[in-house]
Amino acid sequence: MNKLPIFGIGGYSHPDCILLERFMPTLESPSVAVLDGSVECLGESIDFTAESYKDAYSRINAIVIEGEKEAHDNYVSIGTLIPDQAEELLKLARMEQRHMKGFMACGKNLGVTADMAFAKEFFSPLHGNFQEALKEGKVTTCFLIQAILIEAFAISAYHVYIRVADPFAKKITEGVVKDEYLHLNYGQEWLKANLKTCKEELMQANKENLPLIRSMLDQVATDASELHMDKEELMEEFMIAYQDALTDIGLDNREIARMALAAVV
Ligand code: PL3
Ligand code: FE2
Ligand code: FE2
Repeated sequence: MNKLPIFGIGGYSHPDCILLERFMPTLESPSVAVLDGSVECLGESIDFTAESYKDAYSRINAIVIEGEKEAHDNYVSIGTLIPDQAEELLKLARMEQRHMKGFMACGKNLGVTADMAFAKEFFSPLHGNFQEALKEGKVTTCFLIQAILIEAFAISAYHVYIRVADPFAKKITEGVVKDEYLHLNYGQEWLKANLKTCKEELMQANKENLPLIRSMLDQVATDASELHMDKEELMEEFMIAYQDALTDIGLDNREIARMALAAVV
């Protein structure tokens, strides 16, 4: 039997424990046994050493590493558009770099080589739109893409992943997801403060970029399910983070519904 190089035995939680876990992050999840590289929870067993698991992980892990790298670059880039915020944005960028290293360690811990070429391709449409907005000095569009859409995508994926991750990755991801809320919040605050002048651009940017997030979710669904991550759950989590952000920015229910519909039409 394979021995999994996992450090310690972390908690493992069933989806029913979501609320508890989200609001009481220090509470220990139900204890489980790690048996020869697999974790058992309420009758469901996950073998982190299975070739099929590692194959899917090579792409998902690469997506996350590339996403964190691009997030770093994007925050540095936004800083060039609003120099008075550059220092603060650099702090966010540094967090993203730490996230990237954390996820690289997760791959290494499982003995997986991340497929970075796949991940670059995966991000390229969104990356292209961000670069175009940056060139045109469109701060609102840059914030919508990075701080709202990408961060909400990351938050949803990390929440779902935490429930089914190996103990080592679970610990890392729990730390990361807390930072992602800070990033989402940062973007929210900027958009809220500038809502009067940025609403039209925000709506237009959403129309162009939310469908890309939807298609990224579709593309990752098969590999994610190999990691025991459910697509419906990912979509639900995304919608919660996305709608909460838009509410906080100051949009009303009708505007939010209109924006969310861009994902389905
Ligand atoms: C922003 O700080 C980071 C952006 C990262 C984007 C993440 C996309 C996630 C796709 C599905 C991955 C499941 C999580 C698994 C983690 C190894
Ligand atoms: Fe991050
Ligand atoms: Fe982030």
